Amino acid sequence: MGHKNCRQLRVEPDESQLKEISIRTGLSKEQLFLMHQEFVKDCPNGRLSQKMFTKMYNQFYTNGNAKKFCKLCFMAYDRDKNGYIDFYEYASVMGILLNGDIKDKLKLAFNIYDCNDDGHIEKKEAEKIVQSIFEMYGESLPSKAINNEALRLMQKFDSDKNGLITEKEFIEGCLRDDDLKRIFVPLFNT
Ligand SMILES: [Ca+2]
Ligand SMILES: [Ca+2]
Ligand SMILES: [Ca+2]
Repeated sequence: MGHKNCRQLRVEPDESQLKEISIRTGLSKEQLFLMHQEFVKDCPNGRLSQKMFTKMYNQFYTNGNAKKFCKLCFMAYDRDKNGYIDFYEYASVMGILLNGDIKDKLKLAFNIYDCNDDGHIEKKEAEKIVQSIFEMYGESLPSKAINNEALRLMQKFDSDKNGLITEKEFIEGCLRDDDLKRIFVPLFNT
């Protein structure tokens, strides 16, 4: 793998930064310290690239291909859109996965699926989601089936029938339908 910018530089967490991250994520400083050690083991320069992220994630989905799904996650986790996940961005996600309630997790899922960050999921995004999730589980669907599945999901979530799923509709849809929750929250099998 070409670690272009990977200098062997151990970025130690700054004490005040740790404190701030701890407050924002609900993770203890001890947890964060250990997490940071793991993080710099994989990313000595403190930056997690999309390639590395995909590699780490793919190992859980040996029967499928999580590449597309990882791309969606990566885009959402890289909050400042600089092309890397830094430790702060990483810890923010881990805080939600470890300490967040179901609504926090669904909000995170919504952020992942709202690819263009405009506050709603439209049909095209629903198709992307369906395709990436099926691929992750090792099934490839013909585009017509993807289309139908996306349409079905849109109908299930879109309470006011305006063709767009808002965060509120997404969360309410997942909470009232266990099947949806299972499909849409493959990240958080808790
Ligand atoms: Ca970033
Ligand atoms: Ca959108
Ligand atoms: Ca709607």
